[in-house]
Amino acid sequence: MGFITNAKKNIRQVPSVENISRYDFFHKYVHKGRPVVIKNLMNDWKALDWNSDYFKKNEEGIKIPIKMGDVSEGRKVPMQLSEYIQLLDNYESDLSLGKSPEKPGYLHDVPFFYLYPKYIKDIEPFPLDLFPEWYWPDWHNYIQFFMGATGSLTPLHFDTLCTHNLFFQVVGKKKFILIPHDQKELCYMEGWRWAKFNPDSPDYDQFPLSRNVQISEANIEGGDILFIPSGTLHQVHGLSRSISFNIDWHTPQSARKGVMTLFEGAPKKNIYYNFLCLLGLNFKVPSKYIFKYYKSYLNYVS
Ligand SMILES: O=C(O)CCC(=O)C(=O)O
Ligand SMILES: [Fe+2]
Repeated sequence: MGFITNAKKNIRQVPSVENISRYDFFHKYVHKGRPVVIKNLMNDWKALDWNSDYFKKNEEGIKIPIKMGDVSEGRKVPMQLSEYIQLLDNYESDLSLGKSPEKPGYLHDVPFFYLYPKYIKDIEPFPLDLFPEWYWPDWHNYIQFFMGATGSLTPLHFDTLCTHNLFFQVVGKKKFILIPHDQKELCYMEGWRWAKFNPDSPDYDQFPLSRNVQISEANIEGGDILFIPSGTLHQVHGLSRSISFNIDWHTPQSARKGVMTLFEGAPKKNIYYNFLCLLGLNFKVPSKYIFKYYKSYLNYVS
């Protein structure tokens, strides 16, 4: 007889919707702080057919940082995109042969479309309606990109500025485990944003308070967008080889809260970036004046 622990029994599935209006998205999910999976908004993207050959043919010689080992440590090795893709190809083919190859590293949190603007056309038409208008002129500059192997893992954390996150799953599958921000004390935080508790294989002897966390789960695949509300803790598993990207973004309300995290122990730098967002979203300073100061955030996130 298998035991189901309390936490496992209580796992909720994040709801999913087919298409959504701007009004409903903001009123039912963003302002209520509820996660949701949105389907069908990427149907016309060329990116849904991205494959190894396409990127290899388009190699430009730029080196990008690939994270080795645990992504929370952030040890990086510079590599060309085509070199990294070859490592992924080799890794996946070894796995399919039943071997246990060494992990190939993770292309994690890279401002991809800023580095390679030629790929922007593959993610159009872009659903700008899901973002405040302030982001519309320079939306692609705010994207952080992920490409990884089967079994990739980002440990439990929240996004450092307490932004909202729209996560675009382009190719392959991922599982997200979500925990609301107000339960971070039950997750045994280490520093500002990483948690010691592992909701995927909970150790309640070591982390007894974590028995009470309220866990939701979202399984997403190519063509799905996951909305993660401001400050939500998330752990992310690559269930297959995968390509995804996110945009961390604020509403006027979350930018104000972001600045106030100064009093909750956030790093000083966060207050600077959140203050820039506040200038943009609350005081309407256009993104073209703000982005040059905000840009360094994209290399700082994790
Ligand atoms: O996909 C991943 O591995 C991590 C994603 C993540 O943490 C994020 O989008 O903030
Ligand atoms: Fe994250």
